[in-house]
Amino acid sequence: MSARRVLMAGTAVAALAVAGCGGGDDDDGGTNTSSSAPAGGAGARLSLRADPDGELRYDKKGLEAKAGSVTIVMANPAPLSHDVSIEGSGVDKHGEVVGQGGTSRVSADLKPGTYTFYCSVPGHREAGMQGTLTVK
Ligand SMILES: [Cu+2]
Repeated sequence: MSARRVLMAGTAVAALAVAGCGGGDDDDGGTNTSSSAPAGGAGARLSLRADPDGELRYDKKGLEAKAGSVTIVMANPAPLSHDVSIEGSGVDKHGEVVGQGGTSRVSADLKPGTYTFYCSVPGHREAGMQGTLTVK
């Protein structure tokens, strides 16, 4: 029957395709996975911590980075929810709001200039939970 012949032909093609992929697939897979975390080593990674006693401030008032991909990683040991956001020169990026024990991250591609990092939880920035990010 012709239907069976088509089915068998299809199976053979599928088997070939799988065998053919095997060799080059590993490289592609690795590239795809790492592309979600931009440029291994090229981007700046700045660490920040929310005040552990629940004061509305970070442990730093200033951060500095080279131009390019910049990531701020904020640990939150406080019994309040916080995030870290970046604002300035047309950039407006928010990290995730996290509770006690969480980590908020925000990434942006930054040109040289002065930016503000702050907590976007209502009232926190106004209370002093912010600082200056200088990009050179
Ligand atoms: Cu906050």
